[in-house]
Amino acid sequence: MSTQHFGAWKNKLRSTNRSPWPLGVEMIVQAPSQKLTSEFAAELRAGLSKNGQRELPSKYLYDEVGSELFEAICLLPEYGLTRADSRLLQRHAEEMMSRMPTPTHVAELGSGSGKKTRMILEALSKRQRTFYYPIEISPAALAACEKELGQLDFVSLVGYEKPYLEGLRAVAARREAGEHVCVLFLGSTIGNFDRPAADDFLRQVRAVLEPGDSLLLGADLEKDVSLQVAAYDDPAGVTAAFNLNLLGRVNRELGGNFQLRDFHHLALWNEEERRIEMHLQATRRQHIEIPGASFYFRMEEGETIWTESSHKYSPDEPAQMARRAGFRQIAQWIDDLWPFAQNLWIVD
Ligand code: AVI
Repeated sequence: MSTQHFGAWKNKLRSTNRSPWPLGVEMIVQAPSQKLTSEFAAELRAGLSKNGQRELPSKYLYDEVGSELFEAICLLPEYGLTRADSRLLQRHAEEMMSRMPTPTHVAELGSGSGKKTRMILEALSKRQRTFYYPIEISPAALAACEKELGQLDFVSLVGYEKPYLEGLRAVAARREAGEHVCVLFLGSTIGNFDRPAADDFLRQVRAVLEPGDSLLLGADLEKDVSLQVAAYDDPAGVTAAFNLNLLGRVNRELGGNFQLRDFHHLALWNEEERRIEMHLQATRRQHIEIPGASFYFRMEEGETIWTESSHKYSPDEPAQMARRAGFRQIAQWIDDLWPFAQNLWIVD
């Protein structure tokens, strides 16, 4: 896959640099490619033609519109998760980073806008020059992150517009002897993986790391079911818009004819799997045509497309996940207002 380096941005920022260190902002981005569209088409065909429950992969929720809607979700009173995540970082970033060897650089999986990461980078950069590598498939989110964090003193930002593991391998490949990496996986994005897939993913992250490296994992904890459902079905309809935008994206990028008004957002608690599931439910029988994916099908009234799962954890689950993936959990912080845990894992 081709990449482009934006040296011009770097030079522009250098000329306004106020720190004694050479400041750098560098973005390694995917050239817009036919390949991404055909991957979307192939995954859409596979998911929508499944027998039984139709599905669309949740990663496609985050186009430019979806990323903005997600930022709005994070501000909703019903969605306490992001505020809990931030509160814990605000209170404990210094302590978390004091446990890292020097020098430690930071790679973040799914940086989003980068707001929460500021606290980690400020704590680390008090004692060392820090490289920060946000890894994101959404170019819009990566640009927002660069805007938020690209000018921090003592921090050089190198963004990777790549899938998580691909980006992390690229970061590992540029490390020098004696340098350590702290991987941030915040916001309970791990919850968007099924439990076996989460274990598998964390093992793959571990495989890229070396002794002395670490992983800070945010995990949303189980709480009262009504609170959990309200967090994914807010009365202002922002989460509904986020979910429906996925069909809008299919229309925009693959020429689909989904009528968004004929779908209804659902957020359901699955007790057995301990997860919230988001679905889009057809409110009438309809014929769907998606020429860009060469895919045509009929949906019955009441039928749903499953678009996302958000798994919730018991407080002692993260330590068990750490062991299964080849890490050791050395600390956990739980928010006192919204049950959510930051879990610090190291590689021995
Ligand atoms: C990104 N992820 C952790 C969010 C979550 O809570 O599962 C995505 C989200 N979906 C609906 N609301 C928020």
